[in-house]
Amino acid sequence: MSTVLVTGAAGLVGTFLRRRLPDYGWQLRCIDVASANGVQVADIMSATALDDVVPGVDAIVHLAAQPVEAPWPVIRDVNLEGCYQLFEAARRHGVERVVYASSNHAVGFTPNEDELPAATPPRPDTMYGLSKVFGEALGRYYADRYGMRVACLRIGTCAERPPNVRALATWLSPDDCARLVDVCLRSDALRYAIVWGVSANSRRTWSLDEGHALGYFPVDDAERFATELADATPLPSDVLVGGEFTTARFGIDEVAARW
Ligand code: 15L
Repeated sequence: MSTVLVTGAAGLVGTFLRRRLPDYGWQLRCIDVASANGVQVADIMSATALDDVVPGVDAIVHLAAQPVEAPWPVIRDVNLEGCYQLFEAARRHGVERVVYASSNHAVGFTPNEDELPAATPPRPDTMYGLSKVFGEALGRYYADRYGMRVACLRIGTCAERPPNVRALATWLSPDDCARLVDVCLRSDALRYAIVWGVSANSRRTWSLDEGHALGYFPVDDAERFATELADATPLPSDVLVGGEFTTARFGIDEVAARW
């Protein structure tokens, strides 16, 4: 059985995956800075800590990150330095495959359009989105220079259920999230890929072509939650991929003032 290291395993997406990936036959080694059942405490910013947990794993699912916008030092430390340390540890210990949790916010200022390709060029909407562009570029570098197989998942809204009207299009169900990570862990076709992390939503505008190429066929559709959100109105910012993150509230000064 192959062993997969999951970073950020105590977080929202990490918890979804911890509960599902073993059913696909993966043996998990889980780390996080926060403690949780079955999760070892380890900081991805520490090369020494990574040298303890990376040897012997066949692949890494890298989720650990500051997950929303924050002041630059926070983003820089966890999402840039941490991501670098993670890929470096993978290289040092001969790990051949990394599944990287990127985000739609890497391209947040892109207008939504039907069948928008996953590998649409970077247009980060926040420092957070910019850090995801960095992670995708790191992945490209390790794939090209060291032959690592790297999948970057531009995740939409991964949650038990869509929290707002935008998410009727951008939702990634926990089960589809596990399906997507599973195919990225086993696909022979994978060299380097950017894939949308999105379910089979009726209102989806993001293309599933890149996912299909790896064998990802989502089954959930956010539409079954639409009646619960019937009274909610779409926001003007929903015309852009990143939604609310593209608004003035997410400017550098505005975020610092709330921090
Ligand atoms: C993300 O990347 C965030 O981690 C999450 O909190 C949501 O904001 C999500 O994107 C989204 O766009 O809905």
